[in-house]
Amino acid sequence: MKIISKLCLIAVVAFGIMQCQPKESAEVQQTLTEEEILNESEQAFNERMEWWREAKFGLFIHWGPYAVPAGVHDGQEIEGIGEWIMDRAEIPVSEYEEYARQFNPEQYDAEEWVKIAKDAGMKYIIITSKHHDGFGLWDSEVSDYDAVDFAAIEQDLLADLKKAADKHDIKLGFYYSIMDWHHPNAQAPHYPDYNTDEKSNPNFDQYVENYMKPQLKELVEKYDPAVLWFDGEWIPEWTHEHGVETYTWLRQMKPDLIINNRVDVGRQGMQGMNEEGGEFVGDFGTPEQEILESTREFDWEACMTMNDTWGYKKNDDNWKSAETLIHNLVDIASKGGNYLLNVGPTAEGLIPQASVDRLAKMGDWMEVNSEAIYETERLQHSFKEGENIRYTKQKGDSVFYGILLEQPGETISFSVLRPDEGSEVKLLGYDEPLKWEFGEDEGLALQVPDEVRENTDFGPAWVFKVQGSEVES
Ligand code: FHN
Repeated sequence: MKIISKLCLIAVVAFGIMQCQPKESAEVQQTLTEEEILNESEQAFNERMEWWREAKFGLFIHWGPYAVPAGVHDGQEIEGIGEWIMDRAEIPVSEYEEYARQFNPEQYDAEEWVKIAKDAGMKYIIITSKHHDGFGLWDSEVSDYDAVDFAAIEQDLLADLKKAADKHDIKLGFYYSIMDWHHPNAQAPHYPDYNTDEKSNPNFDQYVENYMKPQLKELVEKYDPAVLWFDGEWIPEWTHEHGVETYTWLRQMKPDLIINNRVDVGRQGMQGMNEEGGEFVGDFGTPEQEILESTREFDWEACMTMNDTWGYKKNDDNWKSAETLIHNLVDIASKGGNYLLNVGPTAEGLIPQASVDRLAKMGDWMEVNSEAIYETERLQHSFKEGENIRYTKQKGDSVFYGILLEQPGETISFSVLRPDEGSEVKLLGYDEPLKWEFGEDEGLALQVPDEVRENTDFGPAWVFKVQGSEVES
C-alpha cells in the first residue's frame, strides 16, 4: 500500500493539468520522475494493479536447458528442483552449455500453451525469460547465450508466446533472475573452469549496467510485458539501492509495468512478504510453495508447483490432485491473493500430460464457479469458517460466496452471511434455489437437496451465492 505524501498531491494535480495538454506534450511528460514513482498515489497504484488483482489466477512456466537433463546428470538422479541441476551437480559452465546447445523444443506450440492456460481459467502467464543458468529464451542483442544464437532450436521462443498471448487476450510477464551462473561478472563463479582474468575478478556492477539492464530494456521494448517477476535477489552483491534504481528505471520506461517484491531485498524468505515497516520497492509479495495463513494489506501472489519441481524432472511424479489445486485457488482468493501455478515443460516443448490433465479439471470447475474467484475481494471480517469453508465477495457489499471444501451434508451453516429478506440462495451450477433460514445467532442455515449431496460433479468446492450482507462475527 503506497503512502500518500504531500509530494504526490502535487504530482496528482500536475498529472491533472497534463491531461489538458496537447497529446504530444502529455506523452513527453508521461515519463514519471523517480519521486513520482516512489510516491505513487494510492489511486494510481490501485489503477495500475486493477487487472492483476481481478485476474487472481496465472500460469508460471519454468523452461530452459535444464529440461534437457531433466533431473539426471551423468546417469545420476540429481536431488532438488530441476532448474538447479547446474548448481546441485556442480556442472562447469562449458559442460552445461552442451545442454543449452541440445535444447531443441521442436514440439513447442506457443498457442497450445496459451490455450491450456486460458481453458484452465488463467488470466496471465509468467515465463522464465532467463533463469539462474543465464540462458535467454529470446533473441537477445546483448548476449549470444540464447535460444536463437546458441541452442539448436534457433527460434525466439518468447516472441511466439507473446504473439499467442496477445491473440487470446492473456497478459504475458517475464521472470528474470538477477543471479546468473553463466555471466562471468555476475558473481564469484562457482565453477573450476572460470579461468580468465575477467572471470576471476567479477565486477557485479558491470554485469548490472552492461548486461542485466540492457537485457531488461530489450525485453520491455520488444515484448511489452505486463509484469516483471524478479528472482535471485538474495545474492550478496544485490542491494536495496540496486532494487530501487532498477524499479524506478523500469517504471520510467513502462509506467504501467507491475514488478514483484524480489526486485528489492525486503523479502522474508519463502514466506515471500517484505519485512514489516521496511521501505522496499515492489508491487506484490511472493510467498513460495506456501499460502499465507491470513489476509494482508499488501498485495501478494502465492507461486506453487504441481509436483515438487519448477523445471522439468522426468522422474518427479509427485503430483498434487486437481482437488488440492482447486482448494488452493479458493483459499488464496478468500485471503485476497493471486495463485501463480507452475508447469515445467519438457525439452521437446511439451507441458507434461499430468499438468495438462489437472489444468483441464481446474478449467471445468472454473467454467461453473469462476464468478466466485475473478474480480472478487476478501470479506471485511472473515475469510474462513472452520477448516472447510472459505468466503469471497463481489466488489461492493451485496453479493457473497460461501465455498464449501468438502461434500455437503443435509444442512450447511454460513454463520457470517445474512441473506436479504426474500432473496434466493443458489448453488452455482444448480438451477433450483435452496431452502434457507437465518437466525442472528446461528447465521444462515441451508437445506441441501439429495441430488446435490449425491453428485460430486459440483465439487471439489461447492459455491453458494448469497445476495445480502456480512454478519460481523
Ligand atoms: O531459485 C528459484 C527457483 O529455481 C524457482 O525459480 C523459484 C520460483 O519462484 N524461485 C527461486 C527459489 O526461491
